[in-house]
Amino acid sequence: MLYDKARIFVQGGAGGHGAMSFRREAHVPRGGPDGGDGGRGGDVVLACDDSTRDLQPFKRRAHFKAARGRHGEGAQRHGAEGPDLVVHVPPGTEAVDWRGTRFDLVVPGGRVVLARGGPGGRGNKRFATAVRQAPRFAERGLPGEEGWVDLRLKLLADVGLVGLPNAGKSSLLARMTRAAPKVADYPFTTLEPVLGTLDVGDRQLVLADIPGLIAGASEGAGLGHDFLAHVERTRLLVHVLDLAPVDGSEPEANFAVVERELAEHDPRLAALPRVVALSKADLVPAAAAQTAAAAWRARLGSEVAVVVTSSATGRGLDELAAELIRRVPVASPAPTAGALAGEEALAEHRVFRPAARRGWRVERTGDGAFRVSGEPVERLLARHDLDNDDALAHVERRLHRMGVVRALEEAGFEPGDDVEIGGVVFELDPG
Ligand SMILES: Nc1nc2c(ncn2[C@@H]2O[C@H](COP(=O)(O)OP(=O)(O)OP(=O)(O)O)[C@@H](O)[C@H]2O)c(=O)[nH]1
Ligand SMILES: [Mg+2]
Repeated sequence: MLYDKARIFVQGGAGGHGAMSFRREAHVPRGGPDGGDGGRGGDVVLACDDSTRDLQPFKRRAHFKAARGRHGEGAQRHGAEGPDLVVHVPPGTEAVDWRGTRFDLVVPGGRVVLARGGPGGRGNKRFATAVRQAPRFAERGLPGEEGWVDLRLKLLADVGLVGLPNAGKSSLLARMTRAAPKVADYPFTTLEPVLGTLDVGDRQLVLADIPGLIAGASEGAGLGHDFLAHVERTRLLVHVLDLAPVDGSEPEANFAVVERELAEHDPRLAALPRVVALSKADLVPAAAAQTAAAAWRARLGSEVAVVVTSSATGRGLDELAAELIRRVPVASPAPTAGALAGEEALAEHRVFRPAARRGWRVERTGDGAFRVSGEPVERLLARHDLDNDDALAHVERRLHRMGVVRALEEAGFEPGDDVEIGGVVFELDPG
């Protein structure tokens, strides 16, 4: 069973709190503030790792929380940062986070930060000024980012085998590689993609056999839809076409059905180079196979190689292998995605940083009641314990400096009115 989808919850570690502390020494009667800062919380990082095969591990574990930062301590000791939590995913994994940002992890070693840890709070030493030499408060650390992330594995193969059910795709894979896919004389034998490696001389190609496609596959009919994603990253498609369909259908019509589904799924699939394998040649007279091949070559033009194959006798398999080697450009296996995904392949270098959102707004919520919303003010409140008079005074000073108090007054605020910020209601004394 190939696990190609998973949903995980990630949470960056919370920042450690800043310390409130004063120097104490026998010969110094009144020491100054010496509370250290809290450490940053750890990030949750997604890492592209060659040694993982699919997304199965996430069936058992779906929650990933990075460690929090340590709290600051007295004597100016800063808390340690929380270590990052690294989540390993196989090459070919696509991640879409709760903000809709998409990351493509293709190259082993690539990393993206999914959830950043929260910043640590500053210790009271940082709040000492000439006029306030003994601040009796420190900042709290903030929580890390968190949310759900959808993971989707799109296999990294050089060549995709596509065709109607029963066309002989798995038989080809079994003959050409060491893979042992199930082969049987009924449609939809293959229920999930199977990879095999083709060795020719010193070159290797990874072939992906995907379940048969039928009309409507791109819309969800049959099994093909789910698995079409797995050929998105290939660089060449082998269209396996049965020369002698047992159901009496016409190869021309069958060919058109599969090509249409590929194009409907993604126009980029239609644009991939093709090799046509006219399969099961042993079931038709030799002359008929030659005639059919000539007709297909005339129809498809010189761009498309047409090879007559038989997995029963081995006919044409060397020729097919040679065509694949010839048509798939030599490159390290990883950049396969680049060919199709283009700029998306770069996405894994992108680290999402929420834009420093400025701005807040003031609204009147009732008689003598106001609400201030917006990231900077909410963060300010989250950082402080308003039961601490010094901290409250500090918050009020900051609100003054940010212009929030003036905006409140313009909205009709009077001393003693209630102000709600980030779910906390307090009596603001703008004094
Ligand atoms: N005589 C003959 N039979 C073949 C050949 N290739 C495949 N078959 C038979 O055709 C049937 C279907 O083959 P598969 O390889 O399972 O076909 P598939 O395209 O993988 O089918 P799905 O997985 O259902 O999409 C099986 O009974 C095979 O034994 C061939 O070259 N010659
Ligand atoms: Mg099959």
